[in-house]
Amino acid sequence: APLIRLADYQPPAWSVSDVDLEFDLAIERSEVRARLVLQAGPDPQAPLRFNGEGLELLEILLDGEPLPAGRYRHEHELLTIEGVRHGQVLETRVALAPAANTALEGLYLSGRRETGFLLTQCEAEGFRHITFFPDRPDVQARYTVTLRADRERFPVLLAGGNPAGHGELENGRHWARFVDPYPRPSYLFALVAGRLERISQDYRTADGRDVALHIWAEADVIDRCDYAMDALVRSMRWDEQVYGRNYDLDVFHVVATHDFNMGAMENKGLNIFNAKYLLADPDSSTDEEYLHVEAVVAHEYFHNWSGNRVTCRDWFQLSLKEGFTVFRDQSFSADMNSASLKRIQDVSTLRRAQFSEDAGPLSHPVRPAQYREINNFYTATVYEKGAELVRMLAGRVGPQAFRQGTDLYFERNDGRAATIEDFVGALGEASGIDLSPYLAWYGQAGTPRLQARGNYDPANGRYVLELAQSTAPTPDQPHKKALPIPVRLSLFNADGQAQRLRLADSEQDLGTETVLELTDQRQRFEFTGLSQPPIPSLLRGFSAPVVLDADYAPDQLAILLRHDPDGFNRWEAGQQLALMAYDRLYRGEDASAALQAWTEALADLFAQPDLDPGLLAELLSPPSETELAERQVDIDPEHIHHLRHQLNDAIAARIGLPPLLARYQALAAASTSALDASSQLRRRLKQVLLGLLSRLDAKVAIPLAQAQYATAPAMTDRLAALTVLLNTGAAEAGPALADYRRRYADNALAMDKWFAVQARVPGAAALARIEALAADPAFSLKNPNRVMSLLGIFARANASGFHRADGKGYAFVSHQLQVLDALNPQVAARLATALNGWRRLESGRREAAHAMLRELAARPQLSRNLAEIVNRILE
Ligand code: BAL
Ligand code: ZN
Repeated sequence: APLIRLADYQPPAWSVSDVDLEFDLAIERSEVRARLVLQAGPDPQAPLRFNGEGLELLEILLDGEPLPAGRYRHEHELLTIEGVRHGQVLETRVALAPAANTALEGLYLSGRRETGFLLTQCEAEGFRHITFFPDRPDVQARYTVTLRADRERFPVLLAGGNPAGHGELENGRHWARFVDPYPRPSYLFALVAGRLERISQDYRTADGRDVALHIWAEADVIDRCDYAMDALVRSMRWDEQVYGRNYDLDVFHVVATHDFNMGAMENKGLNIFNAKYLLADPDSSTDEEYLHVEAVVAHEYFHNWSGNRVTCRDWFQLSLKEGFTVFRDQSFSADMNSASLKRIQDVSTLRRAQFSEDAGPLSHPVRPAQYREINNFYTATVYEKGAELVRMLAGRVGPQAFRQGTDLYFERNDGRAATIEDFVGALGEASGIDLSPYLAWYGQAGTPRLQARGNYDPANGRYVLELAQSTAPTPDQPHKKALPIPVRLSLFNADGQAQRLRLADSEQDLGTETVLELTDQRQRFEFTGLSQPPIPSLLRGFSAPVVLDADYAPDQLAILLRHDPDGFNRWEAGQQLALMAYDRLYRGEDASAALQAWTEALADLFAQPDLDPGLLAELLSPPSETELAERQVDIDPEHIHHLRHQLNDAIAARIGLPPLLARYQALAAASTSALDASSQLRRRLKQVLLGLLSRLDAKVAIPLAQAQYATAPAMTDRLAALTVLLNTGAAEAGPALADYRRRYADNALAMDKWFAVQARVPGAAALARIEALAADPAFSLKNPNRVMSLLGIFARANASGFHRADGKGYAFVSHQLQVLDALNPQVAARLATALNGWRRLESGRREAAHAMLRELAARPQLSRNLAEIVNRILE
């Protein structure tokens, strides 16, 4: 596949102003008639070249006249016509085979032939699988869509836009029409047709529009959509209040499907969701899943402005809509729940998914410079790091100017396909601050390291903080520039009190917190008027997506862990202590100073009855294995797994069995299925305590877990208990798994968790279990959720199981990848990213992984998606 470069961007040679689509829908074979009003680009002599993949061309006409065979070419996934003129109407009729479409891109079938429904997925380049079109986001057109189908088989017909009529046809067929008044790119096209139920709610926007909200799902799950509706209404209100954005059509449809490559899709007026992020009920969903539903419903809704009304000029700008929209959904969730817990969770995700992505051969900038397959760039870097960049910009200009800036951005770019420069420029203009140095963050891959060294002079009460930055080379970028890094900080004294800040060259009292901006490779900042040596609390709230290297002593971090009022930095101090201990353990050195400072502080915090249970649960959780694995090269994942256990063991031992047990029992006695925030946080703490108890004394923990499984009022408790039974190797795990399976056999999302909880069980014995599960009749490579629950969890979240010393984990996944790739290239490519870190493995595993990758790369039939990932990983 050719390399597509940002530097080669050209506006479209031929574009389309109006699209009229007619669908005759059926499961096996559907037909699509498209009438496109052509618009000339800069050169009206240029040939027209429209995309089209897997289309059976039945008819082609220009201005109503059939085109003779010599006037057009249909080859290499392109339709080429010479000599067309501005304003002419190109008409094509094509046939599609939805039931045979296992790639889940374009028009496809969800569920079984007899009972399932038809739907589409077009982002990024699915529309070319539906009709011939200039399938790129800078072609924005007005859509009229007519659907026709058998009424009995397809009682519900939906497309994006406002309804514009419906009626009966002969032979039991019916039709429905939709018109979207807003010009939009092809990737936002969607239709849904089949047997679906709905829940509905009326909504009036702040600017007075009455909107009918409908959530659609198959009959067996429609009673699990209420929480999504609640989240939708809250999202709509929030976007009105916080960003001044109102919804702009008369109807808003949301549809759930079990067969979906992504999390969800923001199609204009017709969002389509992976059921995993839409359905929720206490019996089968965990608290975490409720939070995901809330966040993803908000995310897709927010796209209506950040993505749909203002879209991207090209796919290199993907983070323009995704980074900004993730930032928006993170802010929404922070407002709905605990802001500091949300920040802790988002930074954990960033470190686990994005820092690790950036540390391997798949590293790429938030705005990539090149790609072969755009579907491979829906990454943690574009999404999560992209959100961090928006957060830095928002912090730099302050809340008022940020709102003025986003207003300006939306107003100026409404109906346009914009670039990252348009976004940063609008914020800069509104704030009067030159933000152009921040553009370098979008083009430079890799995670900067921020080094901080402090020096206190008691003679004059001065404290000099030296900050320096460096970024290691990444593929295609051997030399890195200095980036602007905002460092939010406070200085504490030994009693844990924040000191008033004054910089040496200024008279200004900065209060107890300020932001330093590191713009050069190295800078020094001098604070005056400090009567004691300060302990710096750096990067508060995680003010920049960097790795901090500060020369703390363990007891300094312990003071921050005990006292920092910034919940995020308090947690961060604990994580830094854990990492300090881990590094020493890894090297076989004495780790007792760090372990003691850390666990003593945790034990004291544990004893504080008024500490937020959610924060306590996070404080008691050491960094993930993925984070730990990033700190060394030549790693043995099994060893890292054991070292992380040692960290947990140290916490458990220091707090001690009686207090852990007492706290657990108090929480267990008060268990309910209530969904309010405080009940959720207490459940989370209970789960962490059960885990610690299981490390301390399995004989005590197993009966507790068994009882918790048996009496669980909600899924969170049930799954946590099952996890402990499985991870302790308890004999009781088998009956519990069988019970769970009986109970949830008909609930696909609950069964996904049944696979996932087993796929997560660590150690060399994992592979045999995974192989047996892959042969289970309930497993299917055709369902992305099932694939990710079993193979995705195994390869991406069970390092000690997957990276077996004998390489058999790789051989197994390689085989699955090949079968999967023939069915669904997008999902295969995503699974293959699990090997991004292969070069950091110790030599035996590294060679086994290398051999597997080379063998895979040599396969002749690899999809463009999988080939790109494998080749980049090998580079
Ligand atoms: N646009 C693809 C799915 C999402 O990020 O909302
Ligand atoms: Zn998105």
